[in-house]
Amino acid sequence: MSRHFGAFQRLLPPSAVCTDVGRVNTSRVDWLGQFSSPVLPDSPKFLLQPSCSDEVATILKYCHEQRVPVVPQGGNTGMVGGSVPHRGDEVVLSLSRMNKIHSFDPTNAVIQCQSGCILDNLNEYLRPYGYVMPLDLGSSGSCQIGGNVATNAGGIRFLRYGSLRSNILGLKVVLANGDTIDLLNTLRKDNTGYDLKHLFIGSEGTLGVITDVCVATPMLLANSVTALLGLDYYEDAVAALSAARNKLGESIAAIEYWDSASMRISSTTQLGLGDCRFYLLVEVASNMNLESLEDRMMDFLGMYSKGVLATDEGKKKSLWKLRENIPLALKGMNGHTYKYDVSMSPHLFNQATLMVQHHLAAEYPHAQVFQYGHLADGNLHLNIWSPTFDQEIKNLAESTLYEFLRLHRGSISAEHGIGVLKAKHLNVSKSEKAIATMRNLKFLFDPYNILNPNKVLN
Ligand code: FAD
Ligand code: 2HG
Ligand code: ZN
Repeated sequence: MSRHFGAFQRLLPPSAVCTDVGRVNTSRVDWLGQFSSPVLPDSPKFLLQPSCSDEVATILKYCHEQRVPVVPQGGNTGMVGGSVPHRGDEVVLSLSRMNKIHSFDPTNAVIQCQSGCILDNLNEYLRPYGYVMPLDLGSSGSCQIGGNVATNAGGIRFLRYGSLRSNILGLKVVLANGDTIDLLNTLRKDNTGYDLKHLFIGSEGTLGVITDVCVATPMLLANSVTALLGLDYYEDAVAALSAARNKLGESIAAIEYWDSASMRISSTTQLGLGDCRFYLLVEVASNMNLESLEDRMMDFLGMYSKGVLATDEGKKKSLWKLRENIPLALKGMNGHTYKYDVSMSPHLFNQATLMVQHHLAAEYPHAQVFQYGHLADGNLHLNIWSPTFDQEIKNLAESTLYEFLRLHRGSISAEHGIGVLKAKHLNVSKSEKAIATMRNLKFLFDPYNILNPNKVLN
């Protein structure tokens, strides 16, 4: 046991200190299995699992005084290695027991809960009231709202409801020194000086531990229709974005895309679309009657020669599965996946992908490139797979893609965050002065660098 174990046992109720070997070990490896904690003589053989913000405050006060590094962990579904120890000596602070839903106010449509609530559970709770969470991700069965806020997660509802940031009304946060800032606000409008909550949204556990949240929730819509288009040219997918806006207007709920390589690993079912180079999934949702919504979608689909329409739940789900299965299928392939989550004009996705593919092809013929993502949000998920990890592939892919982003003023992280994976590349998307300001803020909030060290800023 590390030398701090006894102190945590003294300071916290027994249920807040977990020594279960299985849980401790899994808490120190990420979902992708690409980031894990080195095992050092003083690596903690326990994890902390407080049940309320007061216990989080007790933990951080002690850690601040004793300079104990801490990794806040939600559902551990993050894609950039931010949720697990990097150095080996960090204590994992799991929020998983902080899963109480405090209230839902239907007048204001605001849910208030602890940060460890799982996203799917919040949706289930809201359904009888006729509301939903403003975000949805493939990891919704495990990710927590606190982790979502800490990463400012995107996902498939971004197009309809905007960023999570724009839907967060209030937070409660424990700072590195154990002080609690209560910013739990359910007001829709509040212009009282600096809006501090925004500093913690997207801060990936480096500025404070989020313990409670207030989220504005949109209404659950009565009807939805999903369509899948098969396209032969990338340009057709981009052109379909404005066509969809013209034909489908405010009823658009999601627009996702993927290429034939992604389709091959994701699906074994025959869709009757034949072989296509690109696929576009379009969903509309509204309270208008189903027939009118279907007519609207048919009008849009009529512009294309290859398309399928789904109105019943089973078929809609099976179309969505084709998209949501891609990261899982990549994880299931024996080998290594290099993940890039970038932001740029949708016009450029294919050009960027072809460029990376071209650079890799000559020297690394076994490397496979996949493109998919949230097309209408300008968010490309470019994934490369190779039979084993190869640092040279990573270097070549990064230099090619990040130079392209620098040239086009794109972002190296559209929605997954920086974590450890991208910390050294932050300067591709942020100026020196911006990074220096971020460092100053980090020092102000966490002078001893105990909160998620080596993440975001290295
Ligand atoms: P974790 O992975 O546990 O942590 C993520 C980061 O937040 C870490 O830096 C951690 O230290 C910090 N953190 C966690 N909780 C707190 C807290 N309470 N206070 C302070 N810091 C905290 N992401 C998207 O944006 N869009 C997608 O469409 C998407 N799809 C995914 C699909 C799959 C199959 C998977 C596995 C992941 C996907 N993700 C996606 C990535 C991931 O699910 C999100 O980043 C999610 O928001 C992470 O939540 P989590 O609770 O798992 O956080
Ligand atoms: C998605 O949109 C997730 O499916 C995961 O953000 C992206 O696998 C990825 O790279
Ligand atoms: Zn995504």
